Amino acid sequence: MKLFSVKLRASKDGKHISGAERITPYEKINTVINQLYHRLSRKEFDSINIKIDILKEQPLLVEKTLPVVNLTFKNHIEANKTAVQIIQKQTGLSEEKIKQLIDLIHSGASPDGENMRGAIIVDQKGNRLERDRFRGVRTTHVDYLERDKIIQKLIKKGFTERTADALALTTKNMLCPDIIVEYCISDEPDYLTGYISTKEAYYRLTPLKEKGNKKGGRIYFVKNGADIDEIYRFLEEKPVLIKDVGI
Ligand code: PML
Repeated sequence: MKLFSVKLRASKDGKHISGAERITPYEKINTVINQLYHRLSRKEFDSINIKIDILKEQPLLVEKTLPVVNLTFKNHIEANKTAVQIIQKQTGLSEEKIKQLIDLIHSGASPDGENMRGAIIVDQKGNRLERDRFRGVRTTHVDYLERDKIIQKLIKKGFTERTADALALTTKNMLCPDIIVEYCISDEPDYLTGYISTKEAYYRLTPLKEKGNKKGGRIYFVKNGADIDEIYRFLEEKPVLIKDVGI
């Protein structure tokens, strides 16, 4: 079956506001565009770009997302201490270096002080590896095989559509052999739950950011000597479809 990637991106005054992607058969392109338009147009925009591309390779079919582990804290400072510990254990980086990178995400990691469009990539020596510090790397071409069913399942258990998207994206990231661990906070000022993913689990930390903070983003921690071209290729081009969620 021919499958298509459908991406919508909204911007205002030349700045990216939000975007979403689905992988869908030809017959559903129209429905998907309507659903995504409905979602993106809740925010004020002056431009929406629609991009439709046929998938050039067959998707990798994945049985389940990472298993979800919920952790709650009295505030974002305590949650971030746990985040630093998990990342430290996985990467061997110093606490100081990890805190510095996390602070950058909380204060706008792009060189212009805004959010980066994609993720920071950093190796175990603390070297930044992304090709462009405004853009970073963007994980795309990932979706659920039966998305509506998965959303229902997650919502019934108290999760959100954001959880669904983040869980799919990070499950793809953790399939990339060179990526060890990921840190993420939303750029939505009132969405305070963030996560750390390892190869074993999706740790969902609440609250991982301070209420009202518009800054957010992701850090991908990778092995020393990681093949950067292969990381970009896998994350931005390899289609992945996930069958079920690990909850
Ligand atoms: C969750 O609900 O499990 C965390 C989702 C993080 C969402 C990040 C984003 O807004 O992209």
